[in-house]
Amino acid sequence: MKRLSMAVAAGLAALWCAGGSVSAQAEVIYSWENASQGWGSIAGYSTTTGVTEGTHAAAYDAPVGFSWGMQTGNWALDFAALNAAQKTGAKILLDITGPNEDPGEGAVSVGIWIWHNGANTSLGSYEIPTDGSTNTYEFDFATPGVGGDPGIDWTQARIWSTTTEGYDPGVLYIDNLRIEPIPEPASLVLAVSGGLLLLQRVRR
Ligand SMILES: [Ca+2]
Repeated sequence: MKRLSMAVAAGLAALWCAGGSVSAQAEVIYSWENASQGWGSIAGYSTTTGVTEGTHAAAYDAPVGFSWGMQTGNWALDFAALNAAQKTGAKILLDITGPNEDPGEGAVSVGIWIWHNGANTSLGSYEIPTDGSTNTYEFDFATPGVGGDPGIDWTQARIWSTTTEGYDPGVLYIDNLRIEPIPEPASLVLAVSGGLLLLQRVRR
């Protein structure tokens, strides 16, 4: 009985380890290492503010793009890679450093919109702190009209920022835009199979 328990424990440990090895590994798409990588609205680079990947973050200062004062910047994407990720339910993660002072025009919000199939869809938005802190924000592909669209035709994406009163919140810093995949079912099956094999060997 004791031996069996140990075997079960070893098997479970193997399963746990195997599961850990296939957990989502984010793929860095944009790190802005002193290069715009095709993005618009990049106002320079910092080696001290907002750096979370590599040695540089991008200073992002988008021009007014919509009549209500929304700040946008164009996003030149590898749409093929993004399409592939989108189909698995992957998420976009982005590190954003907000302004270091309250702009006095209400809360500051940041979001991502995409143009696709002739429509404009939000991937979500967040109110961000104005204490200069750096935080990670998650944008979900599974937004209605996006995740359910098997033939998504991305043409443009934008990071926008604005204050509650519709003004420019100033320069933000962005870094480490990455895609975090969800584990594929096939990988999970392999992991479980591996764990069960180890469990059998321990029990012999
Ligand atoms: Ca970087």
